[in-house]
Amino acid sequence: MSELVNSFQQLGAWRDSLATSIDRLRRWLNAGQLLDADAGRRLDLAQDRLSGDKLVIAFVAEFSRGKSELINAIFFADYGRRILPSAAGRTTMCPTELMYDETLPPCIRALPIETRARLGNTSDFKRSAVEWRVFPLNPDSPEGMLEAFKLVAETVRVSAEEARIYGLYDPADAEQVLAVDRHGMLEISRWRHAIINFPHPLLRDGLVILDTPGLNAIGTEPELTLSLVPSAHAVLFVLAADTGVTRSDLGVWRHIVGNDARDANHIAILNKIDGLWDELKSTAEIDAEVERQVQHVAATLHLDPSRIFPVSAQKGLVAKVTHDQALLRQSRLPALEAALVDLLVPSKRDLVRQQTVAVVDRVVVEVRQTLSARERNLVEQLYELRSLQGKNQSSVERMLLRAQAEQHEFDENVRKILATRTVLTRLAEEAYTNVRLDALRACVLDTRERMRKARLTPQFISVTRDYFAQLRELLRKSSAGLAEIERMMIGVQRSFAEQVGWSLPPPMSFSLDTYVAEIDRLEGAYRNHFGAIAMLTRDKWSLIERFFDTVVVKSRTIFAAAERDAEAWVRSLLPPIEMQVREQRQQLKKRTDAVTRIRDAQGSLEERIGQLEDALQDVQGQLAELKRHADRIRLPREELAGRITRPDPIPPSALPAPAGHLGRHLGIES
Ligand SMILES: Nc1nc2c(ncn2[C@@H]2O[C@H](COP(=O)(O)OP(=O)(O)OP(=O)(O)O)[C@@H](O)[C@H]2O)c(=O)[nH]1
Ligand SMILES: [Mg+2]
Repeated sequence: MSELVNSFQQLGAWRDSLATSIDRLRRWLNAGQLLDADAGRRLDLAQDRLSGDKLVIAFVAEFSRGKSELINAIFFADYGRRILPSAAGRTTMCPTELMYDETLPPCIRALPIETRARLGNTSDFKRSAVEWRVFPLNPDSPEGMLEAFKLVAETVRVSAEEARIYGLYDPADAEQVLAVDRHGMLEISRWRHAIINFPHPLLRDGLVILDTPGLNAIGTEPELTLSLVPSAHAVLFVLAADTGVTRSDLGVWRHIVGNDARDANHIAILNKIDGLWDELKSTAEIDAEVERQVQHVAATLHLDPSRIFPVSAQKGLVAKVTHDQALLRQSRLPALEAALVDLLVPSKRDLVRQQTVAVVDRVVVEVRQTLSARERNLVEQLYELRSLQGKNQSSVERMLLRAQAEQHEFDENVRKILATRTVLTRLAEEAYTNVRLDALRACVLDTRERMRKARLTPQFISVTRDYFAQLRELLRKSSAGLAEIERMMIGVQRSFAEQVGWSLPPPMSFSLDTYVAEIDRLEGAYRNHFGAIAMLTRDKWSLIERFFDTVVVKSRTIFAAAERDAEAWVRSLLPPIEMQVREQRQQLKKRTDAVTRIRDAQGSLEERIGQLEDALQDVQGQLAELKRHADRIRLPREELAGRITRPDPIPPSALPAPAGHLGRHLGIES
């Protein structure tokens, strides 16, 4: 098994064990009635995110550079054959996603090309199952799979006019005109998009592979350019040693990276180096030739040579199928695979950890806070009751009065502090308005109107630039509102510290920055695409409109996610405090009740002390168990995946305050 396959499987196993540990924690918290509804929702969300977690690798290049062959060689050599069709000339005709969704049977779903004549992009159609043709797949039969996969290469001949309606033919483009035969027909893909769903172990572990046809699709399918490729975790740009870097290769490169080659998830592959192998040359000579080509590619793409991988996909595939280790080394495929692991696995794990472990840690901190408060209370009550041992009735009477007074005082303080709730609701509403779909809709309508006026003029570029600027401004305003809420919460906590003596963990920090970054990325992808358009024809214009529709759909998704996250954050602010208040109130009441019973001689002091000692032991047991759960989640299967770095421990500021302050507040005498 290659290192790549191995690492991906370890990543999958790590994720599974993380999910199992969270599940255990959750059940344990539920059983101990330690999970409030909001914390439960947060754990749910973390688990959903974990189980739906995907790792997407996109292969982009001009046609015939060997994308499909590379996918076969890197991921599917264990089938002992080529499973994705790979042949000279144009082969893959439609964007193809290989993945596994276990809720569906193994199948190929294909979206007919005719849908391009209608409104809506691929992600709209993804929501509507009826638009897709479904072809069953038998994963046990390599022959059957091979046959079924030929679908991605299917074409149809249509009239130039029909192709124009689909946005696949522009009469103003001299090259495209050449493709039309003397009957006015041309060949186009039969499908717009294909999703191959099959239970390959890597796909089952959450890998998604995106194979694309050449520039034709990258330039005409907005979904690919604006969404699928930019959101991939790794983008592999493939060149071939026999063609070098052609003008159309550069076109594809510009579409994916624009002018900014710094993006760390792009790598370039110089394929077909076997073409340079020559029995009449020494290995050193061949290596020097490969190196020369790598340097040339680096200079042309403005890319660091360390990010360029010379390989032979075809020989690599043959070597794996025939178990020829020498040929495999010569194909240099293992170096590329190792680079992919380095590029993908640690960053993916960090991301998952950031998103999941952070959520869980937070819940753990909150629960620990509650348990520690309970522990502290019990210790103090014990102390208080022990001090009564051997004292007379009037001491008991005095203690009761003090307990009642403190119960009352606590309620009074809490009532004052929590009166902020209404302010919180108002501030939150104000912050949400900017990320609500209404606000976005207003921007879209305004932009469409201005685009209509700027139709076929270069001004449309500034119109779209303004659109993105408006979205950023909305997010900024919303962020400012949320920052105000955060300040208010810090104030609430300060009041608790001053009046009740609690030191609560600071509110979880929250930011809309990731959404601003997504808007930036969307704008970048849009600009890469249209930045260089010099002449606007009617057909180009309809392409621009198609792309803008996709931009709108993407913006909507981004705003909906921003709103959802902001709401979830606001919702999470009060429950931990409220839980703590409830806890404290209960303890104070129990204390008054206990002293009352002792005064009325209904219960003995010794009996009550015994109960408190048992309760204290329970809480300490729970705290230890909580720590075990938290440790398991922070370091799951560490030993399995060698590269995992240790997560940061919880900062001391997030830990519960030491006992003592509360004791003073309760006025316990020694
Ligand atoms: N000599 C040599 N030929 C290769 C290599 N990799 C791919 N090829 C050949 O190049 C041709 C194109 O390969 P494909 O895998 O179909 O290329 P592609 O990039 O998927 O092309 P499209 O699907 O048309 O976009 C096929 O004939 C492959 O056999 C290689 O490493 N060496
Ligand atoms: Mg292909």
